[in-house]
Amino acid sequence: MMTGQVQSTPLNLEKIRDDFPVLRRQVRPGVSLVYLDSTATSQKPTMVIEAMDRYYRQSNANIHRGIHVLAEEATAAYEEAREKVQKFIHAPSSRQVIFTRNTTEAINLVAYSWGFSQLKSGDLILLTEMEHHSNLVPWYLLAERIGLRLEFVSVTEDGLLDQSDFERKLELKPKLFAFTHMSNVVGTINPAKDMIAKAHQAGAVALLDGAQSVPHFCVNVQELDVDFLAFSGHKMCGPTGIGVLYGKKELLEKMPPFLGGGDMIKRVTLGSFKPNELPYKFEAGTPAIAEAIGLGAAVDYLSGIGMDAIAQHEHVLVRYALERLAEIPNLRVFGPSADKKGGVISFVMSGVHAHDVSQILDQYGVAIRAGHHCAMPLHEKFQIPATARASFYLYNTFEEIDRLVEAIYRVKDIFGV
Ligand code: C6P
Repeated sequence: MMTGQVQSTPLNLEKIRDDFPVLRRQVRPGVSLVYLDSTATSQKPTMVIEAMDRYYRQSNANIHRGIHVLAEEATAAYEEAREKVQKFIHAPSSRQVIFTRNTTEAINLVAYSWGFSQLKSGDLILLTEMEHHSNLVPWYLLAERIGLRLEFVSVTEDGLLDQSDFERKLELKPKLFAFTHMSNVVGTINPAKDMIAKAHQAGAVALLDGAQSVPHFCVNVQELDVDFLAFSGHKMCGPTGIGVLYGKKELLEKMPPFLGGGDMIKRVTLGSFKPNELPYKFEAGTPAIAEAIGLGAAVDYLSGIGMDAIAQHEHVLVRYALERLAEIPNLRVFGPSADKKGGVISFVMSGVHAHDVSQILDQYGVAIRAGHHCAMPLHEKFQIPATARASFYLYNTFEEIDRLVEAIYRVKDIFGV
């Protein structure tokens, strides 16, 4: 097996790594950090940190309210961030880009607003066995309240959505099909365009959980013809506390507000109110202004590097990692082959709990996640309580994968497996 040094990537990794201050740190004396947990949250480049710092130092003010220089600068920067996101996902208008706290809140917004207003008792929602809890629980809550039926597209042994099961379940005429673009456990990239087209033919509205896709490859909402897309800033080099809901205009316009107060009103009288226009109708109260600006800077950063180059880099990394992990005896990797997945690898080592794997890897500076990764039904499907998960982003190197593999061998030595 070749080692990391001779692999090729379209990215200038030295330069990129220099942009992320945290990657220079040692986690304990003499042990440098190998950050393989970007699926949980990504690291932040200087450009993002500085954009937020600049805002607080120079322009901090509330938006859409004051008529003074700072308020105007803050409003302009916040709205500019919205336009950057619009271009990034190829949305027809920035009015269709709603800032939320994260993916979870964006999905809840659709469940409460669209779900409550458009669905009725007995209606069917189609989900999949691969979903993160954030794309399950909002629908369970809604189902309990208004008496909906739920069905789940099954996952095959190699971690793909079973397409014939999907087609069978579409015959049941669901009103909504909500599914993940890329699994946060097995890394599977689902054929979203084709599945959305089929959902539409069956009469369903399609919601895509883009928490793991938007940060890693180009997502074009018009090409996908998706009705709703949800994603988080913190997984795409941006800060925590800011996420996005994109929606088709005709759907968003029909939806009632989700939360009340602040920016979401046009006029209030004693006893009644008139909601604001899109996108403000869904942005109640003072929003996460610095965080939106940080997200705008993250979009600039990722666009400057190029989403296709990032995707290609992650693809070669994951292929290399899968080859290297396959060398290790008694290690089971979940999910499909490299050509069908993004940079996420979950595995179990026989005789060693995933938490022990993670704890020992941490001794060698290798940060991974262990557990059910907020996808308990998928772990139940695979009949395992927990997996160890290594995930990659634009700043990871082949040498770091070698460090992961070496550290896994140390785990084997310690446990004698
Ligand atoms: N997954 C992980 O370690 P929030 O927390 O709202 O930013 O994102 C929720 C979410 C929704 N969908 C998918 C596919 C996700 O991966 C996540 C977040 C992290 O896997 C944290 S649990």
